[in-house]
Amino acid sequence: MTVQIRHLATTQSDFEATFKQVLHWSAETDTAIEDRVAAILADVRLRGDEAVLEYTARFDGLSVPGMAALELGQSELKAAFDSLPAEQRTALESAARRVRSYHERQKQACGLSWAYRDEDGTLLGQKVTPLDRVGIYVPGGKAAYPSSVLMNAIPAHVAGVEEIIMVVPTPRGEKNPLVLAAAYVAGVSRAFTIGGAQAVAALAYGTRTVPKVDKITGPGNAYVASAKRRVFGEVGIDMIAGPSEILVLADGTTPPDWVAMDLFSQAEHDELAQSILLCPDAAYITRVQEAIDRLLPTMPRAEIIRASLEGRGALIHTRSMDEACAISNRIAPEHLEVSSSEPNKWEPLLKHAGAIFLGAYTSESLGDYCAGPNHVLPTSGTARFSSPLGVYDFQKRSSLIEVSEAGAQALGKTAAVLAYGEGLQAHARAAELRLKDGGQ
Ligand code: HSO
Ligand code: ZN
Repeated sequence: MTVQIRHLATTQSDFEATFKQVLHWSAETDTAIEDRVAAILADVRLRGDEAVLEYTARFDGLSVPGMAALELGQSELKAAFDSLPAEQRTALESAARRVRSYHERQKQACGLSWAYRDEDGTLLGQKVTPLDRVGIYVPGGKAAYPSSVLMNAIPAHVAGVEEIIMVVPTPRGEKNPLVLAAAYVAGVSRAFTIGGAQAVAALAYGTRTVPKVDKITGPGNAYVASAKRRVFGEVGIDMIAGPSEILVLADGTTPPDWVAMDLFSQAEHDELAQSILLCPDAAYITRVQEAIDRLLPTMPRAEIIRASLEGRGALIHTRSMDEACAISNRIAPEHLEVSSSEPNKWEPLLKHAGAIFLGAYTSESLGDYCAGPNHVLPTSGTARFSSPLGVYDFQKRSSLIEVSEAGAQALGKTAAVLAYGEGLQAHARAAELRLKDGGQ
């Protein structure tokens, strides 16, 4: 059975309208979910551990006498790692090593990053410090990804964050050994088997057992996304991630099976994931469609892939590679593969994408696991204005000002004039008291 993926051509008269429909994505908020999440947050804020225990029993079918039973000790994390087949241990460690070495290059040294003195000897500068404590949300069940543990915890660790608290729901107490092992490899400080809005609340407000964090990162379902949105301000958050996306820009030189499988790789995440091909070669598009039809029945997650491709996928015939690049910039995809024999010719034209994968050998899936860059990326067109999760998300800056006596004279007069203009007497007087003549 052929896969009914949408075919479009930029030359067709209704291209713009159809293209808009393909891209349309709204993270509509469900008011029933919103209300439930608001109630859970308020309850955890008020009753702390008690409330977390009750929700964990109710939603995860996991009843325990006290919070201590929901904490995973370091020895348990290590035991999970030790219990893995050697092949998985090596793979986790080698992925972690590469992710760490990539992120180390993003790190700004802590302390004074730069400073200069003006003509009066006043010192102006900027210093960098890590966040003290962060929380990492790791989804359980369907989307329990050990790779995401590495991608969230390693940049925090590299940034110099002292305490990394992981939460992961474990429905009926069934733990995922790979997730626990990844937490061990990534250097997570403490881990709790809690999830949902109640876990986000525990991290944001703190309970007797769960320490309050400064920022919460990591993906989650609609409840987790809503909870993160609501606690934002009280704590920092990374982003609210939408379904995965891949855009392949192909010049027709890559084996069609490779491209078909790359389109599948994001489609298999979720029925709502989006896979798009842009290509100026119509005959090649037909070969990719044939590859899709032939390969899909061999995939264990064929039904999810089919729903994703038929619901939100598209194979788009463009007039040229230049036009394909321009369309790609309008889409601003999470993942952008330049599947071309001359990727470096096109790369300078590409402005908006979470991550850019150059050349036929650079399968997006390598980036998901072990190439080195982060796999937490801006989705739904937000790559127009945001960046991959990185060390910079776990570091912050403070400005430094040290005004000299001479500097206080010039600055004092300017500040006082502006302060009087704003009607703020105390501001003006504070500046004037430091003038040689006291502002007289
Ligand atoms: N592609 C996902 C990350 C992931 N893939 C985890 C496999 N495991 C983020 O867009
Ligand atoms: Zn993926």
